[in-house]
Amino acid sequence: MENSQKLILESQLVSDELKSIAKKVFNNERILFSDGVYLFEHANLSYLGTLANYVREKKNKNFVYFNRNFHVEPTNICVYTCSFCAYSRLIKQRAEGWELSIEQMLDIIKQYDGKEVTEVHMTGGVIPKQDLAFYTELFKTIKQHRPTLHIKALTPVELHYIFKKAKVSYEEGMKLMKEAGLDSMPGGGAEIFDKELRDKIAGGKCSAEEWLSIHEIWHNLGMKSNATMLYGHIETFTHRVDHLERLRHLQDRTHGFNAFIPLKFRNGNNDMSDVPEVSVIEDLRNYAISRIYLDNFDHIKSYWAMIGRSTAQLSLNFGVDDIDGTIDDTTKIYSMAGAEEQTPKLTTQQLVDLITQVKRTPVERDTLYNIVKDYSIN
Ligand code: V47
Ligand code: SF4
Repeated sequence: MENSQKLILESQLVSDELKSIAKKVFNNERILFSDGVYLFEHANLSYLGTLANYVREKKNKNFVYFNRNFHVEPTNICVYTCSFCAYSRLIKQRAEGWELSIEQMLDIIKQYDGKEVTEVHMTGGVIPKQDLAFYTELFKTIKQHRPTLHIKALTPVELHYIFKKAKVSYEEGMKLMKEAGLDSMPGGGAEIFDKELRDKIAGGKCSAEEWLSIHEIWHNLGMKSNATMLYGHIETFTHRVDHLERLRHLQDRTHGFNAFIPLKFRNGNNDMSDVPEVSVIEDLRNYAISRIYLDNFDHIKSYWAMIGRSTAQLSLNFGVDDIDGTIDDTTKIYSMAGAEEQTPKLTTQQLVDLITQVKRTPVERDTLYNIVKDYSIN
């Protein structure tokens, strides 16, 4: 047994309940729903760091993954009015927003010709005009131009709306997206699964069951996706564990999720600006408990553009093994909600430096976690 494990299991300052949860984790056993709530309510940061680090190093050794990516946000006009969203504009306010055509998006993609990016991340608002025909045409156009660029695009929020409007089933719709060139799905739109809370902060958009069902169908087509959780607003710890539990349950069935990405609620310029943001300590506790609870997820990602590079560095000792990518200042979702990173853009060298500063080993990956470059090998 490692010294850090002994310190927990033999300490007089650690309660029997926490010792019993720690034993499960060190014995590679799954923790229960009630254990998850207990950890949120009672565990301190150093205890959580030890457990989360144990799981993280067992799964990912000392590696920290990143990729070379950029975003394309097709529109910020949206039929929905999520109260945490600082980014969207209603159709009647379309003059304040943007709405890109296929040609305009191809022009953005062409700006990366000859550059070593591996992924385009595409997601945004929901509008009737950007429908099934629009997206299948868009994906085909991108693939014709650059077949090897991985398209990670559209969340169940957009897909549910698109398929309903086109009167196709989720199965038919997802097959059409796959045929058109969609490679994987990002984790957005999950927000918080509890119905009452979801109705309150993200009313009208796809339900938790619909979100999970679209991912399940996608996984059953042999495809991968990510999952997120919006935390640190009006939810309780039980709501967080409920969210994690539903993801863990689906992952048991499909093993289709690559990474889980906790998204900290930022309160700038939205209808929830009166809700205070949680502390960095709470961010780290949340990463750690996510790592411990989601024993069937390979990767936990902290999204540096949203929490800032210093917290992203800290998170690497609390269960996180991935910090997303170069981004190249191509997303506005977080800067508009008041995140520290107002022009999110890092070179691969800067990402490598952030990781080596905290004595971890940088690994450039592609979207599916194939290794592009392992920086421990010169
Ligand atoms: O679903 C919107 C969130 C998400 C706010 O899969 C906010 O690799 C906090 O899902 N405060 C979209 N969060 C972004 C997303 C994502 C990001 C990075 C990587 C991946 C991936 C996925 O952004 C939305 C919503 O939950 N969001 N507004 C806000 N004020
Ligand atoms: Fe629209 Fe997404 Fe913003 Fe909700 S979070 S208002 S669905 S863009």
